[in-house]
Amino acid sequence: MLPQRSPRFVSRLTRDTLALILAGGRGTRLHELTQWRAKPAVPFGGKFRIIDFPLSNCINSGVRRIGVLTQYKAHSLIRHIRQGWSSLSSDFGEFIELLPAQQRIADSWYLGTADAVYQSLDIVRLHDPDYVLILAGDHIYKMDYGPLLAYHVERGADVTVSCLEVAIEEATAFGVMAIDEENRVVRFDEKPAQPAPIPGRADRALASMGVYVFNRDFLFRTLGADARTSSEHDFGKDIIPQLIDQARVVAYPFRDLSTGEQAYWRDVGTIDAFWKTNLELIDVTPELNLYDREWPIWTFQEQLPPAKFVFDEEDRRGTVVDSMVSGGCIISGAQLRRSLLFSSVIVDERTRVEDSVILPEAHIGPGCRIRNAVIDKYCHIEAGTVIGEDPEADAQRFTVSPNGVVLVTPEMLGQEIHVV
Ligand code: ADQ
Ligand code: ADP
Repeated sequence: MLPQRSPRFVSRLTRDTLALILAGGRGTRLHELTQWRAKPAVPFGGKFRIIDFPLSNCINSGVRRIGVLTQYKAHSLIRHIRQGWSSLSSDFGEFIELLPAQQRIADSWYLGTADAVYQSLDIVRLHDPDYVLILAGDHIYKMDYGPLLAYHVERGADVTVSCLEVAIEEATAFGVMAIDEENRVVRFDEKPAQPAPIPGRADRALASMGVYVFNRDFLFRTLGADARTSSEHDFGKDIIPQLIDQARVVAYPFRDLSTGEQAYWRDVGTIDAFWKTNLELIDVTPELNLYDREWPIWTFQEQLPPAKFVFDEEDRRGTVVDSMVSGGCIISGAQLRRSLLFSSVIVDERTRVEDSVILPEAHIGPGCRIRNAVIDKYCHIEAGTVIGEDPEADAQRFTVSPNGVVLVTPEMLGQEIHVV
């Protein structure tokens, strides 16, 4: 008999779960934004880093045993987690553990997602959870993992893959699946050139979120030393497609629990998506509400003084509209429109910033005009600089995205700062 789905049942499941957050990917399509940091460490939303979203989802769901699997350029990620997330109390059986690539197998670091989990199997064995929740560390969403775990158990699954509907033209970037009437996965193609649509809906495909629940024993059987071969390293490319014929692989449709509609979920893997997803937060009623006390997004925040806005009496300048401005910023006689400023940004007099995302500690000098830009941490933009008006000129110094967003990093400005 299946256990009743009650809050108590769900809380037992979340307690019996170990989350492994895959945080090792580089995210090459973010270009220079991930030159010095892993994609999960990329700043987002004024105060946060991307990994704060899956981490907050774990905490808010009651999954409080968490391993973070790191690999590529993990320095700032590790520091952020130490500073912001180490208060989970091992006294109460809660923890967050950083699991760097361990080189347990001669000459190989983590090769892919399955290999990363494989190399952490002894940690799983040590903590002995009933379920292992494998999460990507690089998506922006709010998700209660409790109902996902309850569904996994109720359906008697070996593996559950969380999924959502995407536009067919975007589906080439995902694992695309087909399911039967009982939501069993019958086909799984990783990043197919010609994605198969959802039957009867030519413009939509069912995409994997890269979020998997495994029963512990099944995970050991799948990845354990005996099963391991050298050719397979990735959940999406190798493991899940192989498993669908051999095991009970079930799809969990990720929907908003109150409306039943498709839930908010964003992969900010490109400069365009990063820019747009950040600026959408400024909408009057954004799809992603960061002010929601029911599902807080936790992070590490430096102690900073309030944002300060100075009106230049002589110039009659100094207006900030439709923008979000974080602590420690000083906007002095400048105009800001539809822009998101991270902590400790300084914007000087007579400068105009529009439709831009400015990462922490950037300093924009006087008399600049900045549009459609992403300015990286620590950038110092000299007086009178114009960005976002002439794509050809911009392309000579900066990186310009397909949609015309200009990415500026300290290196491009000739400043030798390693951005973390
Ligand atoms: P991708 O996102 O392209 O597709 P991948 O690049 O493997 O897959 O990244 C998945 C996650 O694992 C990311 O959070 C990344 O940072 C991390 N990661 C990658 N290699 C790692 C390693 N060696 N060690 C630790 N962490 C690592 C996947 C699935 C698709 C699915 C999409 C959804 O393969 O099927 O549709 O996610 O975005
Ligand atoms: P093949 O016939 O290709 O050798 P097997 O069915 O014998 O495949 O074994 C493949 C299994 O090995 C996969 O299902 C997976 O469980 C495991 N595996 C392969 N590569 C890895 C890896 N890099 N990390 C973890 N597990 C792996």
